[in-house]
Amino acid sequence: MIYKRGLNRESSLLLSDVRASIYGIALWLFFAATAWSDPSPDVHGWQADAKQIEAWKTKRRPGINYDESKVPKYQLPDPLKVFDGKPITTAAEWYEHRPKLLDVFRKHVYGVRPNTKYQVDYKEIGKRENVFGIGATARQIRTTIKARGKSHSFDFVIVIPKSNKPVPIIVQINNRYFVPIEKAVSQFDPFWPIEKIVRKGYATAAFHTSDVDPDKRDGYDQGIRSMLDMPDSDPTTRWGALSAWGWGASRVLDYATKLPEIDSNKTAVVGHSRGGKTALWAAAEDQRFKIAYSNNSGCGGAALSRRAYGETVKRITGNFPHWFCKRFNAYGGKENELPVDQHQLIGLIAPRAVYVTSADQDLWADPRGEYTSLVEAGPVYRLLGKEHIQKKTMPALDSPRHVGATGYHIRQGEHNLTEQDWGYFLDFAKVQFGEKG
Ligand code: GTR
Repeated sequence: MIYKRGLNRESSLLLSDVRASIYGIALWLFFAATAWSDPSPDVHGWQADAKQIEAWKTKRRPGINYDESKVPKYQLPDPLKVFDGKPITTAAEWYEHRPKLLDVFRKHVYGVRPNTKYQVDYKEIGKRENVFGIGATARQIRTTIKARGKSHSFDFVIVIPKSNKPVPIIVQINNRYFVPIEKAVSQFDPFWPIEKIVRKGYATAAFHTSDVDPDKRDGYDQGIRSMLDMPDSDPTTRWGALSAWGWGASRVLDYATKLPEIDSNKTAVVGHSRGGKTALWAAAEDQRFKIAYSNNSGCGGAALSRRAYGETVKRITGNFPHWFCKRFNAYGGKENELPVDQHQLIGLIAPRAVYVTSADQDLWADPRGEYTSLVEAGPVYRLLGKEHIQKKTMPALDSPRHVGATGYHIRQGEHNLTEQDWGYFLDFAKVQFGEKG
């Protein structure tokens, strides 16, 4: 009996063990299934799907690599090594290296900005008060640059919210068009959603890239580049249009930061595509920019050149030779010979904030290359005492990832700058600018 009872107890114990394991497995399966469908960034990273890759290969931009497996083997330059290979182990060593790194980017990628003396004059040519029904003020400013007996003008619009303390400013490098004051105060534009920005308590300004320097291959003589360049400058390292546009953003900043309404310690620069390349370079050249937002910037922007995925150095320098310095052309198909890669451009902005974006239908811009570059800039942030994104797995769609001074999102949709992107930008700004509420 006792034995039987013992057996019974044992078999019922066994039964409950089996039951427990079944429950356990069921629970595990349930969690695994939930995790699989969980869009949270930590479970699954984004990756291009086969259908998209096929569409890009066959219809959108054929003859280009969109296969992850065909990305050439590459080794990135170590962002914490000086050019002769010595490791950089302290912030002081980094700051000694930084100007040399900047110089290499100037001489091999974006070109050297001339240091010709110029005069600048800002003239208010339009003003609207109490806009958006919140007491904001909009102004259109004509910037006139004079040098070497010539002059060149470009306009920007600046909109400032009413506030009892100085407010941050977000400068947009608009690569598509100029938004004149009358449109700025009356028409909603998702590419530059002024009212949305101003209602958050930020000022914003924008100019059109081509007004500073024409966005065309033969535009050198018609913009700021030739006007400021010395005729005897080295033709292989002359500044390209991207650098000229970034220079324009700095002139807007000069004006804005002199206004008592603006907090000159809270400044951001935003650009999309060619403007997104420019935003990074603008912030590398001008350390007054505290956040650089680089939207869908691709090759020559956030994307790593060595991946040669989507648009390559060869394609970009062939189609847009005016964007970079001439010497950059030589690296087409020889990306491994570049003395730098784009993660080091982000490193030049550290410890200031950088926000990179991609769009899932924009394989041309290499979303993975854009993300990886931000991650690979990480060691510089760490050395300078800032937290940063480290995960190699990309976040899921529409799930912004913010860590310390770095931020990233990949939006569902096409190559574009949308109101949704701006929403994420403003969330990041709030954290970086230490705003409450
Ligand atoms: C594309 C170019 C990209 C990107 C884009 C844009 O044609 O290949 O590098 O900059 O233009 O600016 O919209």
